[in-house]
This record gives sequence, C-alpha cells and structure tokens, in this order.
Amino acid sequence: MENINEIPKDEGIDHSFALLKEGYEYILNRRKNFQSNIFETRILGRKAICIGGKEAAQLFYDDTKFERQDAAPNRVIETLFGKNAVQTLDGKAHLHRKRMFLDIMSKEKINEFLDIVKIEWEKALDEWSRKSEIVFYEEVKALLCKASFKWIGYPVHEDNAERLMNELGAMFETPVAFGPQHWMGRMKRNQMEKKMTELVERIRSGEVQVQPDSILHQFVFYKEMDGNLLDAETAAVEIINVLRPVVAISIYINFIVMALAQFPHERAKLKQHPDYAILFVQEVRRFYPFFPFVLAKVKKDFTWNNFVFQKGTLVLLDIYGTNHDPDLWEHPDEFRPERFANWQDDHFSLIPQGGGISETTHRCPGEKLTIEMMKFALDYLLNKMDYEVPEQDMYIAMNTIPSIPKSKVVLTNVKRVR
Ligand code: HEM
Ligand code: MYR
Repeated sequence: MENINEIPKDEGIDHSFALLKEGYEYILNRRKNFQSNIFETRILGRKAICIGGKEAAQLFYDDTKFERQDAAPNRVIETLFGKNAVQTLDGKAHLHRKRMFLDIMSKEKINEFLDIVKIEWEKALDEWSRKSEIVFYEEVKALLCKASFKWIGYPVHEDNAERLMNELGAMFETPVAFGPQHWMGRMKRNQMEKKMTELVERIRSGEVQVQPDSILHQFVFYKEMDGNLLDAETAAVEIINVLRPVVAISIYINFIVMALAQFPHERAKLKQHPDYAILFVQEVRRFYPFFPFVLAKVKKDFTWNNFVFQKGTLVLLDIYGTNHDPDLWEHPDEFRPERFANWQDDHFSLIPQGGGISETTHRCPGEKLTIEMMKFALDYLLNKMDYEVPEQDMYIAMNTIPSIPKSKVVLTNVKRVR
C-alpha cells in the first residue's frame, strides 16, 4: 500500500488575519518555515491547502484534478471577476468561452491597441508637460481606460471618462479591502455592469450600432456552446473582463518607473541593447508582487507526492512565492533581468499571470498584450520623456493587495524629449 504523508498544518482556528497581515508573503513564509511546498491552513472559515513551486503549478493546472466552480470567494466575484465569468467555468464550457478572449489577441489586434495607446499617451504627455507634478498611476489608469474603450470599438465621451476609470479601477483595487472601500468596489461593479448590460441589449436590438469587426460586436454576438447568445448580464461581465485588466496594467507601469528609479544602472543597459527591454519587462513581472495566488477546488480525491487531496478542498497556488522560489530563481530577491537571457520558458516557473498554456488552462489570455504594453511604456519612460522622481514613499507594503505604492508614483517636470 502507498505511504501517506501528513500535510504540515498551520495550527489554529482561522488564518485569514495572518493572510491579510503577511499578504503576498503569507504562503512563501510558511513554505520556508515548514520546508515544504505544501501546507494546510484555514482561511475564511474553510480548510485550504496552499501549494507553491513549479511542480505544484503543474499539478494545479491539471483540470482532471481541479475545478474553478465555487472556488473564488464572493468578495472576489462581486468585485474582480463578476458572476458567471470565464474565471469560474470548467471543462468544455470554459474552453468555449475562453476562445472569445483568445480570438481578440492576434498580433494585428494587439498592434491596433498599441496604436490607440500611442495617441492617448501623446495627448496625455502634452497635458503632463503643462503641469509641475502628476500622480502617474492615476494618469496611466485614465489613459488606459480611454484606450480600452476605443480598442473594443466604443470610444468614451470625455465627460464619462473619469467615472468609467473609477469603476474599472475599483474592481481590481478593492477585492481584498475592508469595510467601505470594499463595498464601494462592489457598488462600482454594479454600476458598470448595469450600464454595460443595457448597452449589450441596445446593440442587439439595433438601437445602437457598432462596427461589425469590433471586439464589442464580437462579444455581444458571441454564441455559447448551445448556439444561444450569452445572456446580456454575462456578456457585460465578459466585456468588463477585457476593459478592467487593461486598466490594471497601470500597476505594472508603476513598477517600470520604480525599477528605473531603484536600479538606475539598468538604464544604460536598456539604452545600449534594445533586446534588453524584454528581459527587463520579464524581470519586472517576476520581481514585483501583483496577483498573490490563484484559487481552485479539488475535483475528485487524489494523492500527490503521497499527500491526500480530498474532493471539495480549496487550494491556493502561490503566484508571488513561485516567482520568488529559491529552487527556481537564483537570488530571487535581487532584480536581475539578465536571468532571462538564456531562459527556457517551461510555463510553470514564471507565473505572474497564471501557469500552463493559455489556450487550454485558465492562464491569462492577456499576457502578450500586457508585455507589449509594458515594452511600449518602458520605451516612452526611457527615450521619449524626461521626468523627475521627487522624494516620496514609493514603498510597497507586502500586505497591500494589489501592490499600489503609497505615493502612487508622483512625477515632476515631465517633458517630451525632442
Ligand atoms: C486570468 C493576471 C492582464 C484577461 C488571469 C489570471 C491571472 C491574471 C493571475 C488567472 C490565472 C488562473 O486563474 O489560473 C493578470 C495580470 C495582468 C493581466 C497581473 C496585468 C494587468 C490581462 C489583460 C487581459 C486579461 C490585459 C485582457 C485584455 C484575463 C482573463 C482571465 C485572466 C479573461 C481569465 C482566464 C480564464 O479563466 O481562462 N489574469 N492579467 N488579463 N486574465 Fe489576466
Ligand atoms: C485583472 O483585472 O484581472 C488583472 C489583475 C488584477 C489583480 C488584482 C489583485 C487582487 C486580487 C486578489 C484576489 C485573489 C484571489 C483569486
């Protein structure tokens, strides 16, 4: 008979508080203390197994063993994901819905997005040059919000731009927040879902016309496996599933400014070798915390490395900790873009946007667009604009999820480089 190993246990009634207190490092701290890539805990009143590392990521993305239905806590559904979103689907229904997202990620579509961003960035840069100081995070959120709506084929009126940015921003800023801030996030999602649902209905009835080759048109008329249109609410949720994460790239763009300021010697390498940009961007995605962990539920009983996983148990895959795993990354807490020079992607070690292959797992379909957007922003920040980073608290607390620096990145004397 097979030996059964006991899973190390974080003893106690509930560890939600420790999770909030230690934030991104909660799982990695315990993996180090237990010297184990697996341990058991209790969060939100539920037993949960935390796993991390490459082998664990390979396991987590085996959809014969895990499912997503009812895995995410309500507070995440009500802010970040939305009800019946692709994130919560399994099996064939998931793959079918996922196509809708993959189909808009062609090279042409990504280039269209970058062309739109260039126009918006140039316009914004004119504005920034006229001001003595800007809060860069908020500025980038605003320009990405406008770009995302233009990209889907529904440009926003200037009067609505700020409201829409606040609604989309709140969806990824508040899933883990407490009290009024979290409830504000739920309210903002409700507001946008309501308006988006109405828009879907008005497009379907012909009252509003959009370009037939637009992303919006594709989503509004996308058919489920049974040949029926998505219900209008779900179509709205999935349209928001494109707009919201595009705006969230602003957090990665913060990190680019921070990395250039924290590691000034990187500038010369970036200027001398254009190919260094991708190494730098990958290291930014590995080094800085963003998505903390992903969640799934055990689909049926199985054992892994002689540890028993029981059907229905919640499992957390450590995203931040896998990107900082000392078994996978030499000096994981040092910023070293060179590590990516001869790097072979195995799909399970660098997992800031999930693991596996995006076509067949829940891995993020927007990764290529995110990387291209980051390369674009890096080029502007390095070659096309001058700015100063005044004294400020750019510190990212490890228990602030998502990882928005305290000062939100204040820049002064922003000028276009001629
Ligand atoms: C899924 C991160 C940008 C659309 C995910 C997942 C992560 C992630 C961790 C979950 C993987 C899993 O459940 O196993 C990020 C980060 C981004 C980003 C950090 C940077 C801002 C984008 C962009 C888009 C996008 C730009 C679309 C334009 C999605 C969608 C899913 C997803 C639709 C659900 C996929 C599924 O369940 O199959 N993302 N993402 N994301 N992302 Fe992203
Ligand atoms: C997106 O909008 O999908 C892109 C990234 C958002 C990151 C938000 C991070 C905080 C959410 C933590 C929830 C973890 C449970 C699945």
